[in-house]
Amino acid sequence: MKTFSMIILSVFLGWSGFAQTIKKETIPLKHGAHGGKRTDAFMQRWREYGLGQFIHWGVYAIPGGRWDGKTYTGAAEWIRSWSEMPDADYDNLYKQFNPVNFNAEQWAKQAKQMGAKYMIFTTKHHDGFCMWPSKYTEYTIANTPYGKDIVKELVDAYTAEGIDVYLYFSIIDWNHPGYYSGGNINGSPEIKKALREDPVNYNPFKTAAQREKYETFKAFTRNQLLELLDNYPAIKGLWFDGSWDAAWCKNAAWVDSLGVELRAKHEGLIIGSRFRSDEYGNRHTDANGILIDDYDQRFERNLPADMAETGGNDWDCVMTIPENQWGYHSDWSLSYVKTPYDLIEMAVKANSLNGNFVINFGPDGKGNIRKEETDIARKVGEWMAVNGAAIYGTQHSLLEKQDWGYATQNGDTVYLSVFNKPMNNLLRVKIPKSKTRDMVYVIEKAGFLPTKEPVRINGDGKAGSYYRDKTGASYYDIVLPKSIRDATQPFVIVIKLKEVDKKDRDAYQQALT
Ligand code: H79
Repeated sequence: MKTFSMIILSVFLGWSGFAQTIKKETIPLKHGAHGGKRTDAFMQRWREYGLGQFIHWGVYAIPGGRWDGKTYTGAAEWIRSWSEMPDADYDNLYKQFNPVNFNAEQWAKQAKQMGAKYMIFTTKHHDGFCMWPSKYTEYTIANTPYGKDIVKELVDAYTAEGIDVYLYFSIIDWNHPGYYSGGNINGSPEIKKALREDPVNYNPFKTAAQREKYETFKAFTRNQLLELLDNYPAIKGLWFDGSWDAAWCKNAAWVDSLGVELRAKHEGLIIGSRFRSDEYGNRHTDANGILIDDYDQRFERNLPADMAETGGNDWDCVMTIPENQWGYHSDWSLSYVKTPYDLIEMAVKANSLNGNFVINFGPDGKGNIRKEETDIARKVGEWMAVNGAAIYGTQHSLLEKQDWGYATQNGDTVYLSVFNKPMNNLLRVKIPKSKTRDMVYVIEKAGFLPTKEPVRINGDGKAGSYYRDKTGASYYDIVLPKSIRDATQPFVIVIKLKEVDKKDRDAYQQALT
């Protein structure tokens, strides 16, 4: 008979403070989440990054989404899976991989100028090609005309610029003879159900030989991960991908023990929720709804709408510049290409919801970062150089999302990042009621971030500029400074909040106006 322990969840409904108690069963798990939110300095540093860079680079950069005169409209790094491209052609591309223009220091400098605090690099994508000279396969950079260790060059160059490095590693490996796909657990309700109902007897393999060979793949994967940690001790974490396969999820116990081994080997190692599932095949969050590993990796090309959707967890969002191209694609006219301000808005939104935002780059087969990406990086960097305080080290603000943009917060300083400038140049800011009785928040100082020039708050100076609604929230109209009335790019107003006794509020407002 199954025994269930009970946990009590309190759900607060709305502003009234009315609490309802729900009883929820806790499912006993051996390989679910272990421990709560990390509080160590490594993870704290991760939380403060705000902005990162992803780089997808591998032999898929050579065809660049085109083969035999035809254009592949899917993601360029998936071209091997396209029926128009024979596997044998793809699997020989590495013999021509010679990125003579590759310059790791230049890439790192560009990332630094963009304002990236961390970088994620594809050591091995689904094709199985290794950008480092792995001793466990011949299919590596060592056997290309280029020959040098690209992972080492990048780890060294980025680390020298003060940018933390994370290694992307695909569990899917189309090159290893022991790799087996039991089907995508996300795309198949039948697999999900089978694994959930009988995880012990569920068998994703069709033959005993496949099952045996998968053991060689597991050993290979473990060896490669230990090798990466040995070779590149400066890295801060691993970014896994392609772990949605039934065969991998069926091995949840083994994957869990591998994670423990990796963490024991590398102090502070950060691993997201795409490494392993629980023993019932639940991914990202376990059967009890608790985040697996250090941060939620489910937000790919997609941002959570609000704090509720984040579940209060740490998370990152990795984003392509065109619609869905990670590796180099020679034709960017196939889809909408995001502007620097699209990306900046996403970055601010991500940070306002306690996430990190990561912009992807796909260098070409010669090692060039395309002009469009270089231009975008420069513009994002120019904005970050002036307004970065709204992103780095900030958190979800006590000010809710408002029509003009997003609020982020660092202590009592709130950054109002304005993406929709009001036509009347009055920025109406809603400040919630204090949770402490008889206390209210007032704006102690307000300024325009780039120049630090103070900005005025509209009002009659007597009652202050504020008015209150029935929730007790106050509204202030900030007069936008003349210098930004014609702004053609997003800007940041910074305010300092102070919690004061209700009866002192008018005095504060008078002092301000
Ligand atoms: O590395 C990037 C992608 O290649 C990888 N994750 C990011 C970080 C990724 N792998 N799979 N997916 C994303 C989702 C699967 C999409 C697919 Fe398709 C739909 C695979 C085949 C059909 C998109 C469209 C990719 C190829 C065609």
